[in-house]
Amino acid sequence: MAFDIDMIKKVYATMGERVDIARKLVGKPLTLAEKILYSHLWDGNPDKVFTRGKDYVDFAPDRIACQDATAQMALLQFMQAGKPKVAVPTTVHCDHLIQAKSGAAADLKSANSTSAEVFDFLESVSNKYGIGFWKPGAGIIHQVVLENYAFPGGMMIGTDSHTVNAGGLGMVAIGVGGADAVDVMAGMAWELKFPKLIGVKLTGTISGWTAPKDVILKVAEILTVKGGTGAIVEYFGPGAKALSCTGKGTICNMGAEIGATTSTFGYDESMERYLRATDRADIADAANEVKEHLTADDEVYANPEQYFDQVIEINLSELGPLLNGPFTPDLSTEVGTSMTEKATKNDWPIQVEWGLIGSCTNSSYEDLSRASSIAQQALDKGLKMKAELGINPGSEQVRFTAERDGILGIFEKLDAKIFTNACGPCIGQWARYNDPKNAPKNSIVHSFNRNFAKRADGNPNTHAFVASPELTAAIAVAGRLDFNPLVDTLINENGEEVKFDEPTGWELPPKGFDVEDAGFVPPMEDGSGVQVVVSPSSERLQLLEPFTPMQPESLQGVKLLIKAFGKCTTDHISMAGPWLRFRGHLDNIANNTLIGAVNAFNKKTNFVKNQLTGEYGAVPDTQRAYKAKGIKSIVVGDHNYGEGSSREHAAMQPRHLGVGAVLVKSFARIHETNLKKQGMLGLTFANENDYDLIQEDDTFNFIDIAEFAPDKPLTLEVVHSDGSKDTIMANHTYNDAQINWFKEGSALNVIKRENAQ
Ligand code: MIC
Ligand code: SF4
Repeated sequence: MAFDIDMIKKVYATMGERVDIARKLVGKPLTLAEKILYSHLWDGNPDKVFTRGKDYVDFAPDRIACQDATAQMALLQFMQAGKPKVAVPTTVHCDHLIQAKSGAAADLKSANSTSAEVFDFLESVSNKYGIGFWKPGAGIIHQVVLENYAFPGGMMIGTDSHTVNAGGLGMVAIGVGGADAVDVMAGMAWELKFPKLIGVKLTGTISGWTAPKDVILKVAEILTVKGGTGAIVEYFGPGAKALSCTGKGTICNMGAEIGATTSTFGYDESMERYLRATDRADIADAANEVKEHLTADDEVYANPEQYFDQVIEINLSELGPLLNGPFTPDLSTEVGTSMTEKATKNDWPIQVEWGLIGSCTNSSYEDLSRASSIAQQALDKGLKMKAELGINPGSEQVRFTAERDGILGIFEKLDAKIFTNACGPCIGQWARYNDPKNAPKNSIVHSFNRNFAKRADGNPNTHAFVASPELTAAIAVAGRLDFNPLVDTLINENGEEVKFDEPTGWELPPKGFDVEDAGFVPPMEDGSGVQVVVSPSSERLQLLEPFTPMQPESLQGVKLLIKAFGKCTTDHISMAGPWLRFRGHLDNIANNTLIGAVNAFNKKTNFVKNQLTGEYGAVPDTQRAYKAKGIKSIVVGDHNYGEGSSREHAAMQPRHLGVGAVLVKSFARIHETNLKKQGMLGLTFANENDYDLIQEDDTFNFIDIAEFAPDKPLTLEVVHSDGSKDTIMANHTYNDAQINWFKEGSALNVIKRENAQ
């Protein structure tokens, strides 16, 4: 149905030759990441060596996947490109716009009615342009991709940062903004800076309460949220081989949380088993024939220090279950007494109110089956749930099979809520409170990947901790954050002391996967007659107007809009949750621009000074006031600005509202590219301490913007309110083509012009 074996065979047919050429050029054995990158060059066979972390390279990805919240903007842009069909196999997945409230059946029905306009738009655009469409309820994009489209040695891009999940099946799969996807859909090359390479050697074996999730929670602790920036993480070693394919997916998935470009594992038997179980024996057979190219050369894993830019070793036999959080995914704590100490010291609520199992990170059959083994023990041992439990299966195939095998029934006996096969609480689509802003302080534990403030339920006082599904289940039963299932006992309903046995589960369903309606709608053979209608009065969809280029004159007298203090993720720049409904309407969603960012001068959110009136107000209102006067503005930020999601709204909204530049200490990769694509200036302080020079009333002059050129820092004159001036240097990473996007207003303007010629 879904995958294209001929396309995959074509990739494999040229892979050997390309890998051989690359190995000769590089002059040493190759990592898996290099093999995949060098065999997916836009120009075909490799003819030069690329410098990691420096050279921009044109690639030819095999596939594209988009989810409903980002696909709207991606497809609105693609519609402008003037192409009759997508040039590369593409799918759209409806998973973000479904709120978790009462349970799957009712919630899905309600989403289908509230978001009918958006789903219909996505389905008709898919039909018109030859895109495969996965209906609401079919599952979460990355689980559906792993089950249907991912293949060892392939390269894909997706308009979602967790596209990297497909590394679990040996791909180089990378999250991008919609404008990047539009390039590839339009038949053009996809550009990426050749990544650096981090090797993670896994020794020992995973057992007992330790899960694949703990591997990535540990890696996040070691590398922090920005440690993987610009790098591909390649996992290897005996411990890696012993992990299931979906477990590898979990590890790659959360590579997004360390900023990594992507993560991957070499092809092995776990992947072969998964391919066969998901009805793709022909891919497994084809992969077996080119096996040696689907993993690194032996010498690389024998002496990794010589081939990777950084090597980390983790002994899985010594790794115990971890809880990461709250508010950031890299803050690790071991279960038990360390948590008691930390929680007491930091005043984190010990009592846990919810355990949530699901999200693209941990919603496989294996995840549900291991968590259900804990739920079954709770029933057998007479334990009563102390917290509520919610489950979002990853796909309809997983849900159907788990229901057939009695897994969901076990959770239901504990009164767990089975939500739709969708993102749900992971992206704030959770009707937990009527008034989240004034909701009480509390702790929750989930098996998701992100735990930024307000992310799950909109409540700034919710302390969310990330854990494996089995630990999440155990903590939900115990109702305590510091519960250590390895040693702690619980008192059951008969007053007896009982203890959990280790979790058990099935890597793959013993009776095979099954599904009645997976939720896939193939595109029409010829969609040219399909009319895509966007009502001009719609509040959810709006056709795009091209951005006009910024003239050098407009970049003089630029006002400071906000100097953001501390963490400024894409959730701070363009909040999700209730705002997801406006993802297809640029002007409406622009009303959330930077409302979560903390103003460095008063430490408040959404409260900045309007330099024209001296009054304080909301960021979007202040910015609209500058726009009305034709004044450009600048956003200043700290490190890893734009961390998190791939949503290009975080770049398009400021652009739409008239922000000209973003000047920060450092950027997250996808966000930096998104700014460039939309014709904005994304700059970094040459001297980080200059961040401290920026005052609330500052005006900026981009003195040498007319000479904007690669590798040449820009000079900014900063005029303070007392008339004094500082001159600061701003670095950038624009190459010639990217400078052209800036000059023409956006990358899309360039595509349009080229197409019209
Ligand atoms: C997320 O996990 O933050 C999202 C929602 O999936 C985003 C995409 C989006 O903002 O729509 C992502 O990770 O890219
Ligand atoms: Fe959906 Fe959450 Fe995965 Fe993003 S991280 S794709 S919101 S499940």
